[in-house]
Amino acid sequence: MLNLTGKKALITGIANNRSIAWGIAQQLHQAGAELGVTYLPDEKGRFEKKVGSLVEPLNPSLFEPCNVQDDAQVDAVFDAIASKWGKFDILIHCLAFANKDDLTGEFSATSREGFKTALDISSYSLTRLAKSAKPLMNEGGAIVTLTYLGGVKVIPNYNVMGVAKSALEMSVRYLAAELGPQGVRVNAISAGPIRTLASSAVGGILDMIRHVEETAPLRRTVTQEEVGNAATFLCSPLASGITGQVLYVDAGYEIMGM
Ligand code: NAD
Ligand code: 0WE
Repeated sequence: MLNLTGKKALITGIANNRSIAWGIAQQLHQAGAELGVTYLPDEKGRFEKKVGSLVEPLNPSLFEPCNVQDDAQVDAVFDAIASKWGKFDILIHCLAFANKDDLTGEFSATSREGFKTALDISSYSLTRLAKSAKPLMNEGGAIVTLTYLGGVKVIPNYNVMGVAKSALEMSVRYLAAELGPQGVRVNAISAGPIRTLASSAVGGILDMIRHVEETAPLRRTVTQEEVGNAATFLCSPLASGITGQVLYVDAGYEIMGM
């Protein structure tokens, strides 16, 4: 069992009990980390209530709204960290969004606005969070983001999200090079398809999951818990020599050519 006692971890991207971020939060908590959680605020406060009661058993010492498109909200999160924690150790970036229209049909039909939205929320947000996190992160700290094979290979309908994940993966390398000298590592986990709020809204996800179950070396998909374990490893001293990498947690699917 990994021991992250005394480490402070900020986790973004929990929407419900199927979220990959929830799998990561549970594993980090189990390893002894102290958690801070952000949620996407909505007008009716539904997410605040839902995510709030979900994470309650993990006793987060911070629970803050954060729409990553809003600089003021991002600043407020790190102001809260500075006053509550001073410094912290772990940042989990586990969010993405593209307009639904842009996740189907011809890629060339992607609008300028749709492209901007997908890249802003799904790629730029990592750099924006890293910018604020940088002065507050302890030596030995780690940043982990979530990516998908669609950022490297063409996956039908992933479309503009593939471009966004490609930009995200390259951002990991630039951030790793910049933060390395202060002892902060930056890595990505490329997860295989998992049924979550985001993926379930995508047409044909069940067929894709069946394809992975038939093709991947392990003949199955991966779980949120397995992704959580890999994230905990990447955030731990066991991964002290690893930065700038994309770790595939996909039951081996990525190695297959046929
Ligand atoms: P999810 O719907 O549970 O999580 C997506 C999160 O993004 C939600 O919590 C949502 O609130 C948040 N979000 C969206 N727009 C935001 C904004 N403007 N500001 C702040 N937060 C915002 O789905 P998930 O599948 O757990 O997705 C988490 C990450 O995992 C994403 O980066 C996704 O691309 C990646 N991923 C998912 C799969 C999969 O098959 N589910 C596979 C590989 C990678
Ligand atoms: O990154 C993702 C999901 C990203 C996503 C999903 C949605 C659905 C609802 C981003 N934005 C939205 N916007 C919405 O309105 N995954 C890796 C899961 C996923 O999404 C796909 C996939 C897989 C796998 C889309 C097309 C093809 C495969």
